[in-house]
Amino acid sequence: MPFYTLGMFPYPSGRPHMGHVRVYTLSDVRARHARLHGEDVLHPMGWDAFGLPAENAAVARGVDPAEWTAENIAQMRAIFARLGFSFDADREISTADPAYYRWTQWLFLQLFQHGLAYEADGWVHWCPACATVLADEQVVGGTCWRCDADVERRQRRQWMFRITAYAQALWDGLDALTGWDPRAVAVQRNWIRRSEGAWAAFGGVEVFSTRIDTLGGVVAVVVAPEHPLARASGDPDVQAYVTHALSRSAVQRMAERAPSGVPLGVDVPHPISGAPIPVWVGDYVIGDYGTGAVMCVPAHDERDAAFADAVGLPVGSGELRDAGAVVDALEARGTGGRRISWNLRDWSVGRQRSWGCPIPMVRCEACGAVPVPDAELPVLRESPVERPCPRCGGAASRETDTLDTFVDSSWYQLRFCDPHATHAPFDKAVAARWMPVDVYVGGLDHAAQHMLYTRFVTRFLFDRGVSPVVEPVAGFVCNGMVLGDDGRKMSKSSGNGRDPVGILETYGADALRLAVLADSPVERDVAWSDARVEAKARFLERFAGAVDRYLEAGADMAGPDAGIGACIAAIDDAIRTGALHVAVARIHELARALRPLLERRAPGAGASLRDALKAMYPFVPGWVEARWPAWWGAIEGWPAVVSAKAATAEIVVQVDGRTTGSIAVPAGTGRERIRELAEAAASRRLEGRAVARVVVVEGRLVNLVTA
Ligand code: ANZ
Ligand code: ZN
Repeated sequence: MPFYTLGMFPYPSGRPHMGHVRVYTLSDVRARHARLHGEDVLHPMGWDAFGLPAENAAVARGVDPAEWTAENIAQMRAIFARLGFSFDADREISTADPAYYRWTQWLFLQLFQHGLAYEADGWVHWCPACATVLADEQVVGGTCWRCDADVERRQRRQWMFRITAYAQALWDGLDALTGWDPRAVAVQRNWIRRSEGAWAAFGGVEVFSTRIDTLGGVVAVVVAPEHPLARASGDPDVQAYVTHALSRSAVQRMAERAPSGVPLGVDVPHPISGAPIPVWVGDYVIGDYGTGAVMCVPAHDERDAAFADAVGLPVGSGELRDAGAVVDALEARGTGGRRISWNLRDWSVGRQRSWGCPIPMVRCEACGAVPVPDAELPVLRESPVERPCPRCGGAASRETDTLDTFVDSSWYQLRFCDPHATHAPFDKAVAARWMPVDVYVGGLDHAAQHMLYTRFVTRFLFDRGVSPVVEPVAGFVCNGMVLGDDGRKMSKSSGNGRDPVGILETYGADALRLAVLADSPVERDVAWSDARVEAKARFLERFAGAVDRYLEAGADMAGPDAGIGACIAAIDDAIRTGALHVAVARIHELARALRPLLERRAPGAGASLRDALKAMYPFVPGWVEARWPAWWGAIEGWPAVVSAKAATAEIVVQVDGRTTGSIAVPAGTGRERIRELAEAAASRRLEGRAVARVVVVEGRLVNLVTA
């Protein structure tokens, strides 16, 4: 059965850090383990190669960003090889390669043709240090995700993707993501966030409220500083307030203890009673959420109460009315109705960067924004800015903004399935064989932006008949960070980093691989410790001595020992369920059990050793290869378990994400067999419907998704 395991591809900085080592060791163990089990494994590696560091290096040192990046890639590739990562070399991709970004441009044009890419004058987050627009998700606590500078609000024409058109679909799709780390699902839920409420029109000013039952207690309508009504006001006090509010960074605005505001000097009619309600501008109202305006109800809402208190508005009535009756009254008057609001905003994708994927549009004075014809892709980074308009042939210029690098990485999992396709981004049937990714490994910090964008793009491509799957990722493992010995995230700036290459040279790749997986579940943060890697190196060295001594004197290949079989079954189980720290502990147990057999030259010690080496192979491939005798042939096939009491696992069976029962299977049962058993167990619920996709969370759950 095909098995697709993937660590999120890195930005090619030139030197991997310990976090990379942990992520890719994890995916590599899964890949090698699945190969031993005879699965057909896809385990590719590529480079998220566009991005600011290359451009900065180009500016600072006058180097060509393409050359600089190519050198970094070569270095990282070599280090990854030394770490024993078994990537599919013939599938390597780079997002900065025109053969790849040609299809990123194609994706843009597809979105454009379907009304999902558009240009708008909008309020953007602007990082003054990076001199670029940032997406909402790239503003972390009011600062730039990349450089930590305070982010400002600016108005600017920009290219956007209408991800909000998929809000409901992305929301509903979360229920089926049973193979994801629940924390990542929660992050997505929080980011998309669906709010059921109502809109109400106070004259020309619309508000969104989740508490329309409080409509009787409105003392003011408060608009955000970004709101057109505030910006259009001729009142110098209002203008001064708006200018001041917008010049301050989001951090400063949020750090404000008491909310502030000024009256616009106009009244609007209450949507039901018609009574005059004053309009204010206040900076606690968010410009791009809901309608950018709120009804201020101090009697029921804390923020409104703080605002009213700060600016001297009355508390108002605390009387509540039935929400349904209020909505009916609003609908009858045409001044309001039910509405769903999403926290999700459209995705701003234009960046003022040269080291990025050019947006394939031409700006013509006569025709406006015109797409570059498909046949003329790729628009190379180096191509001249002046060029004829594809529509009228007149003088025009190409768009110089490039795409957010999150666009590059929004579809690369699909490309890995068919990386050399030239007639299409990938062949649908070929991709159908591998997708969705069975085990995707990456940090929780990517659970919002990258995972949301890739879900959106995959859904869009599915709707266009291009992608074979609706969701790109079936299993998402969120690995924790590697912390420095000071307990903080390892980083250059904290000076607490350990260079994997130095460790590799001192202790060897195998000890390093064991050390990054040991002692802590992969989902948790783990503190780096030199002592741990030292201990792993010592363990491997001592065990190697025992193994080598045994093999030098020949090997007794009678049946393997049952105790060894039990250890191997436990390792198998731990890998399948992703508990790799448990697997490492079992490897130590295995060595403890095996060493006396080797020393005694017990009957069958050779066969036990061969099985043990196979079980260790996913973790310490170099170490195993160094002692594996040629006469044993290739290192393949997971050992047939001879444990007396083979463990069984209880596996939940679902159809379309709904639990229908469970099956008990012996530990180590292959995915194909699990699927058969599950289909048999769920035959009644399936009612003859075909199973289009099977999601297996090993040792725990199987989800049969019908067409
Ligand atoms: C009146 C009210 C009374 C509200 C009450 C809440 C409690 P969600 O969707 O859950 O985040 N709101 C609406 N748009 C806003 C904006 N652009 N900036 C700041 N606040 C905004 O919450 C929706 C509620 O947040 C809305 O319901 C509105 O305040 C406020 F006792 O309306 B409510
Ligand atoms: Zn034209």
